[in-house]
Amino acid sequence: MHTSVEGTIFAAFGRHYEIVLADGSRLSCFPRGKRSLYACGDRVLVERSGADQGVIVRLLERHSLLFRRDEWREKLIAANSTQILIVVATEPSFSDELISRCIAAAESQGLKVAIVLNKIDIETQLPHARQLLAPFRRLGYPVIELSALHDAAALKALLPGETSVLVGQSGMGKSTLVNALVPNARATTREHSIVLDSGKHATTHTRMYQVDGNARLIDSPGMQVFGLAQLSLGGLEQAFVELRPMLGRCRFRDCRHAAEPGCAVIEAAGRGEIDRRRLDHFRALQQELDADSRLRPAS
Ligand SMILES: Nc1nc2c(ncn2[C@@H]2O[C@H](COP(=O)(O)OP(=O)(O)OP(=O)(O)O)[C@@H](O)[C@H]2O)c(=O)[nH]1
Ligand SMILES: [Mg+2]
Ligand SMILES: [Zn+2]
Repeated sequence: MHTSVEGTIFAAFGRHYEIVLADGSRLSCFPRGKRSLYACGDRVLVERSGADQGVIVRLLERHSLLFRRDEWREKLIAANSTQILIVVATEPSFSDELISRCIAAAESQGLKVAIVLNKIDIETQLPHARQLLAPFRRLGYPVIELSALHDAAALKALLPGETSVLVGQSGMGKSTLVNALVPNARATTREHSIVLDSGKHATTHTRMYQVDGNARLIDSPGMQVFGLAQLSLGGLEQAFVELRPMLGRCRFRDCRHAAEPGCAVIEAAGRGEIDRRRLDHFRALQQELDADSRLRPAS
């Protein structure tokens, strides 16, 4: 009879995981069984199968799970994180809709949200980036401006006591931020020609770093898409914080806030209380969920 010990997943490579035990030892582990259901940050029970190898036998309690899902597949990003740090940059250009999607995923899991605007040393693009971020700032999401290559200190105040997961498009500087905040992290960054590397992600797997005694930072591979097929339509409404006060106030109980008379959301948008782009993001997601539910067999 093998004895199992508790461990934490510090890196996830598809079906292979790096796990740190309470005594600090690192094990290379595979899950028992075929499906790999684990994410970086998960706490698991492990059976040692060699000096530095083990088998994951069971998942322990999971407090949050950040993941994306579309009609074909699901991608786990991080488990047990408490905060999402959405990293964008002055250059290359970023999608504000992707930010709304990351926020919706985070809100649905009860995570804190902050946006990091990186590369403020590239000043020509700064006004445009700030303009795209203004609606999020108005909603109360903190926007931290910095240059990871020069000074990342502005982010330090947000880290203590949190397990923060860095997400965003490729090339925004997530791994550069990790290297600035974690001594000896040596995370791979894209330092070479953008032409040579176009389409490639510098980071290929998710990894967690211990920052100080009570802060952890998770670096994840860049993403272009963020499906939220896991949300119900009601869950989606809740994930857009500015819609919450209006919910239940529309004339029709099943109002979709599209063109219905007496819609509290449309009226608020008309008064300028809801940002147009955020409403566009909401509607794009709503249509995606509609399409998904038509594809899924009725349950
Ligand atoms: N000018 C400038 N360049 C930066 C800054 N931070 C990062 N970069 C550069 O941006 C490029 C991409 O940085 P990465 O840290 O690899 O980006 P990433 O978000 O981790 O990318 P993926 O791993 O592909 O998702 C690198 O060439 C960095 O040197 C900054 O503050 N200013
Ligand atoms: Mg990276
Ligand atoms: Zn409505």
